[in-house]
Amino acid sequence: MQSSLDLFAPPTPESIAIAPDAWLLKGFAHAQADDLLAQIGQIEQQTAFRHQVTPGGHAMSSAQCSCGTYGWVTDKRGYRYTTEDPLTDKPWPAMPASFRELAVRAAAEVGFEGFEPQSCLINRYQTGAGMGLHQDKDEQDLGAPIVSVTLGAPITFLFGGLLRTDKPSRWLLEHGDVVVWGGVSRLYFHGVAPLGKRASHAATGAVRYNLTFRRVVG
Ligand code: MD3
Ligand code: FE
Repeated sequence: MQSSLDLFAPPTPESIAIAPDAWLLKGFAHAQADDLLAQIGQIEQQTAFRHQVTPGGHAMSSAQCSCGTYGWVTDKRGYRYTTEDPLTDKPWPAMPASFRELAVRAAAEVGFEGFEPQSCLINRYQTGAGMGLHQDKDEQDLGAPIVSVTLGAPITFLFGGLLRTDKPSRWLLEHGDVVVWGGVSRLYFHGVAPLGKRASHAATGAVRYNLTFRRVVG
């Protein structure tokens, strides 16, 4: 029997609409967070976090690596997806089943049944690292949603609109939070404010990881 007095009932995930076709699933990955962090540790042994350089010649402040069939790469030649890690010249580490299953479940929770991620970009933010407003449009399949998972220290996510000049709304993303973007908001400008000096979490210290699951080709 389910009632508000059932102390053993799992918490109902709260789904907050943050824009057209964009949902914040508060704490959706909380129960799996330790497993996800352990998997990041395994992935790190097969590749390395690196500060990639934009075509404009600036090193990104977040450190990145990928797992899955495709990984996101930037260098002086531009932004693109590759099947090999340019640091190792080997395929990117496989996407752990627990990563894929979480992304599939989160997408289905808000109506994107059958989402099959091909890439997981892992961003690691340390104190002061952020990401300026940008659009994600290096994927061929813009019909598929993007699923993002926050682990560790909290950060302020900035969510604008279709124009760079649209004033962004601000959302606090905390350990275990999942966001799904599809449809209209898939091409919205977005970014994250620099990780605050006091931002930390027991599981990671002053570090925030973000997993971004994407479908790259149709
Ligand atoms: C909203 N990462 O890797 S969450 C990125 O927190 C990126 O690491 C941020 O923006 C982070 O490109 C933001 C993920 C996210 C990814 C794609 C989106 C949010 C999005 C595409 C459209 C709208
Ligand atoms: Fe992005």
